[in-house]
Amino acid sequence: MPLTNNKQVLKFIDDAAKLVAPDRTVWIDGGREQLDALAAEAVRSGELIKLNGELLPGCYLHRTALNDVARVEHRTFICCRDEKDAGPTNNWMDPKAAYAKVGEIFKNSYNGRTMYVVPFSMGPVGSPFSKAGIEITDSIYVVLNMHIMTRIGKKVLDALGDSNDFVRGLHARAELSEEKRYICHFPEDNTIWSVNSGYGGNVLLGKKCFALRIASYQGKSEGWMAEHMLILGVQRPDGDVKYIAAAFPSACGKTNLAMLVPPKEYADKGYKVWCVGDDIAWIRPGKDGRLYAINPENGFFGVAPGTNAKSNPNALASVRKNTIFTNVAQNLDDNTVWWEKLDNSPPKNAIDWTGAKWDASSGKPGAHPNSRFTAPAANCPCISPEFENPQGVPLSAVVFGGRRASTAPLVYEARSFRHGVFVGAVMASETTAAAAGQVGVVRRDPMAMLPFCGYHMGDYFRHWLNIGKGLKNPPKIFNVNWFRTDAAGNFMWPGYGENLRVLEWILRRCEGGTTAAEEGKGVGKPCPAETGAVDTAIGYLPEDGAIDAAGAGVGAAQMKELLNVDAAVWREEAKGIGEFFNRFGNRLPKELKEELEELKARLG
Ligand code: OXD
Ligand code: MN
Repeated sequence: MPLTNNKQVLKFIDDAAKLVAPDRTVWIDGGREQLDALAAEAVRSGELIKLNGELLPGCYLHRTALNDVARVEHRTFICCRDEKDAGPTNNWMDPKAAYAKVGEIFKNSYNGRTMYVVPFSMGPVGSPFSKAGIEITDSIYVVLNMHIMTRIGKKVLDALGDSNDFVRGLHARAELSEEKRYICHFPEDNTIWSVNSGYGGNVLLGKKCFALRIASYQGKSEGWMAEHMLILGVQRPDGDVKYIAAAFPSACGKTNLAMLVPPKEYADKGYKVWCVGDDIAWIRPGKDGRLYAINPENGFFGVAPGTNAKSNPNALASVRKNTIFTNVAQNLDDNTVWWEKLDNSPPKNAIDWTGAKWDASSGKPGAHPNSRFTAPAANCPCISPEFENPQGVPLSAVVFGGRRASTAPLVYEARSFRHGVFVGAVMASETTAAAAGQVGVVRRDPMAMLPFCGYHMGDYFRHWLNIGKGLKNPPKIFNVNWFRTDAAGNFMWPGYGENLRVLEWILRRCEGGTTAAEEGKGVGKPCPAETGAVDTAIGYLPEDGAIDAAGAGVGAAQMKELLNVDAAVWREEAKGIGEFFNRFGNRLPKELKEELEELKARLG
């Protein structure tokens, strides 16, 4: 039975059913009974494995096809009418051609299968930030993951009423063929088509496809921003909480930072960090001229390997119940799960992510490097009390970051919002051994949005600048680099909880206003000396002793090294930035060209 009378919704379901020809249609109402019955059915069919009900209550394991373990950027398309609007960083297909080509693959692909209709909301139902979507899928794994990652069910349709403002998502596992795998976005039609994959990032359509690619396009026309950012709140000893949104490319510890545990001396003083989100932020200007952010998701789709009691105890606590694990190893002795770097005692009697008998001494990993957990946000011990706030949280700071062995100092502050947009636009990270290809190659990833921006990135930079112009109280913008190494290649900053020392400096800077140097530009008020920054060619850096590093075991000499800005290295960097900017042609805002020229002039 349809759960709504909304004519556009019914037409969308009808059209889809004609195309994929399912045996039957099931509307997902969001109730426990229906979800439990689906989980039981998936266990019977082998799609899910039920894990130890005492140690991991409500938890399941799923193994994807061996050829289907990650997002597929080379098969991800932005299908807008004018190729130029997709920009140089996206794959493009003409919408008509895409509907025809991918439609052929969808045709009758649900024969013998059930069509599940999942109404979902990105953001708390009823929040002015929130947007509705409907995902049609032939996979119970998708239904159950959507239940964890988003708010689903009838309440979403009730809130939608007869509005046409919903995203239409169609997914089919089809034959899981790599050659016929397409992840297509039609931003002008609020539509997403995903076929021949069962991997989360390609098929949980609320996440990257809607909440970033489609939403970034919606935000451009509606005056808000969809960003690949975590959101956290730092509670100071006086009880005041300040919020930071931060963008990092993958493999830079985003989920770990979002759930940071303060070092003991900070915790003893009364510091606490609250997680609002670990991956995506939807951001809007508020009436008071500040930016407000919500996390549109309702769960965490985190990378399992490397998650352990030191790197992220809060994530570990989050995956103890009602969690779906994908492509991790299964410990047959107690029917629990294991992944690399969880601890030093891999199970003796286990099955690896491929489903084969596994012995750690084989040297092969038990869990796929991109194996995941899908866990409800409510499980997280440090989930923010503001998590469900329909108005979002006010941002004091925006942080960009990457993995740079040299070049970028531990932290610096942009000279203005406009300079901050430049800092985000030139963000870069060095490739690691975890990914195929050369190690240590600098890859530019503006605002960590390169694979996720649903339109031309030159226009995206312009949108950032426009949003900034309208703000009376813009957040300050910073860049961090936790990954600087010494001559022997060792990390110089301990990272993890110690990163709070850097966040604390960032927040003090946000209290101090801007620097005297900026007064001439009419931005902000003079920066009191006690906030502790020095003016350098690349931005404001912490002055000696402004970051409490000794408690983290980092001496003055090492700190000096961590904060060193080498003008010769930065002159090279500026060349690379210039080449990168050339890709955007005349859609690159002139303000960013000017920022580059000003940087070069300051470097001498
Ligand atoms: C993710 C990603 O899964 O950025 O969050 O790839
Ligand atoms: Mn991400």
